[in-house]
Amino acid sequence: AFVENLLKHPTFLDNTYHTKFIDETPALFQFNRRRDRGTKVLTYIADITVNGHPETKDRPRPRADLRDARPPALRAKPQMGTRNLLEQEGPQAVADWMKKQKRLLITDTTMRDGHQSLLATRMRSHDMIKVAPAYAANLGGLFSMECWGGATFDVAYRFLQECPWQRLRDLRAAMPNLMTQMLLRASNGVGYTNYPDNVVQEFVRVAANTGIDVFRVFDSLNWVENMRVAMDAVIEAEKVCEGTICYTGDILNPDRAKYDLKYYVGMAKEMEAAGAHVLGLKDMAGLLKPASARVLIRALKQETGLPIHFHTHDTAGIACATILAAADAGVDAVDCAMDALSGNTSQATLGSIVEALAHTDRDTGLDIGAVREISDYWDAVRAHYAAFESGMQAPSSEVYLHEMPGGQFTNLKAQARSLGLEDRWPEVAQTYADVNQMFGDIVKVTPSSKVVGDMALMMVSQGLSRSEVEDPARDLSFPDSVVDMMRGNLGQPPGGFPEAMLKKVLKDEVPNTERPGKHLPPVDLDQTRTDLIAEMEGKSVDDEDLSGYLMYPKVFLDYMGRHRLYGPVRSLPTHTFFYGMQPGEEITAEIDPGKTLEIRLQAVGETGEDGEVKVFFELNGQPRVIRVPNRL
Ligand code: BTN
Ligand code: 3PY
Ligand code: ZN
Repeated sequence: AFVENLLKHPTFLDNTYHTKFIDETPALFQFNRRRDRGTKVLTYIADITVNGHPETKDRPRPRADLRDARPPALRAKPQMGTRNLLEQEGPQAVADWMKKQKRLLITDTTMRDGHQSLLATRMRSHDMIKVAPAYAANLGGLFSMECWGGATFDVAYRFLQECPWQRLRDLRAAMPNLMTQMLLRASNGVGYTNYPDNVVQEFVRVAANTGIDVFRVFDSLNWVENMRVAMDAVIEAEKVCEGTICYTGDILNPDRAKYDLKYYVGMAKEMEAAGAHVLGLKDMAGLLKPASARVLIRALKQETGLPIHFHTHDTAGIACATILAAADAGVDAVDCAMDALSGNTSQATLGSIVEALAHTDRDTGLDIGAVREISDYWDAVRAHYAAFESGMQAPSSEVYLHEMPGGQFTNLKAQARSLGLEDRWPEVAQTYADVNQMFGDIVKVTPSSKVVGDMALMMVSQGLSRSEVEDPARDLSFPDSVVDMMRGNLGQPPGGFPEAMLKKVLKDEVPNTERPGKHLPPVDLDQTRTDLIAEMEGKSVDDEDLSGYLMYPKVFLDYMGRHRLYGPVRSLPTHTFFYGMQPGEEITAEIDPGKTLEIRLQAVGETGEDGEVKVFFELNGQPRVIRVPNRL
């Protein structure tokens, strides 16, 4: 098609073409867009079959005989759930209803934090959407489904070649009775940096429109001042605003007095005053111990009128105990992951909590048989993601030393491995703790946790000790993320950053101690959309695309470029997506509701002199040959 386009082009026929002709004549490449979606998807499969997927290269492979996971049967029509209440009576009614429940309410985090913490966030929409109707029908008594936000947003575009908004739309449609929930990093949106206020507002507006019901809003330094823009936008959208405290330190340890009971109660009151419907308590590293949970939950219940939603991680193996203690102390809702994606750096085990509370006054009322069936489904799904398993074999009390969030722990280990520091992990853990103290003992959660991690890895790889870093006489260059944080671009921790550290990192530069968003000019949304349409050669740009682009310009454009080439690969089975196909294998892919591609791989040819491989398919019964470069 390229040669045909070229040969017919008037400039070519004129003999006036020059070397820039191809660069300056994008119309030559129009055939890309005109190719049908079937051909695009075949091109993707052919490429992966010949070259492998870059993300699974050199990683453990799933068992060869694995089948696509089958969701459980639907036991009943979806019963009325929390979503119906929100739709009919609004967010305050949801909060009031929560406080009246005797039972412990449960959020299922499998589709967000579960795989974010265990499988490097790599779970595909395909595997989530299939089981969503079973949640709606069989577990309609869940409080909410955490299924969006956090790291899932950029990973979808970046690594899974799918649109995160489409995921949300599909999940929302499949679970009409359950509230969907997202994790929002306040002014950092679903990114790693502070966005202009109107970008955050627009993101919340679009997310609410597309289908988010509960927004868990937190700030990575627990700075309430930096949470208001996002919280106000959620309230404005008439969705549930879960104003969230990040938990760090240890309230019962007098040596960690910076984050004591008084601190948390004070912040809870600020959340209440800021208009939160629900108080989130986010223990992202899993540091809250059972005895501390009892004290903390009781105090928060007494000192605020808000229902409390508790989130923790099982890194130390103690999350169930903490949840049971919190339940005793009157917590309203807690987060759990389905058994098959629970434990270790993920959440507490949902089925175990259901069982532990059965026949008590906090009985969850959830059907344990339904839980087991859905967990069996996740077990089968998890097997497809062997390439993304962290290898963590056991819980680890070391988390009380380093305080790394669940999502970061395995990630940082992998980073350390790639730097050749794997057997020096205990040093990395200790250094991470040292950096935290050097920075003044801060909350560590995305993005502040990444800053601490960057600094720790730099110190270990360069053999620098804390006292060497702190030595005013020694000139050092710091990671960009550290400089950025000290400049005030992530906001301010309680008490500010230590003076000596600021001086060391910024030298004579004066940091900004006001809210970062205060100084960021608003983005001209209309102009940005116009520019983006031009950049994508006239392709339409809806509000979702625009918000995706505003969060991650390059990631979004790269995704769109690949989408143009490969089409709707989100509809492929997970095994095909990561490993391509075997000769003789047949799969189906539903690219639109009711429009299904039946794909059979016939054979893979030899690599020709031009370096290309012919891959022979049958598409809906018709023979198709696709040529792809052999890049191996
Ligand atoms: C990435 O890791 O860059 C995103 C995943 C998609 C990459 C596609 S997969 C087929 C083709 N082969 C590659 O090496 N990259 C693209
Ligand atoms: C995220 O921000 O992605 C988190 O999970 C923080 O805990
Ligand atoms: Zn978490």
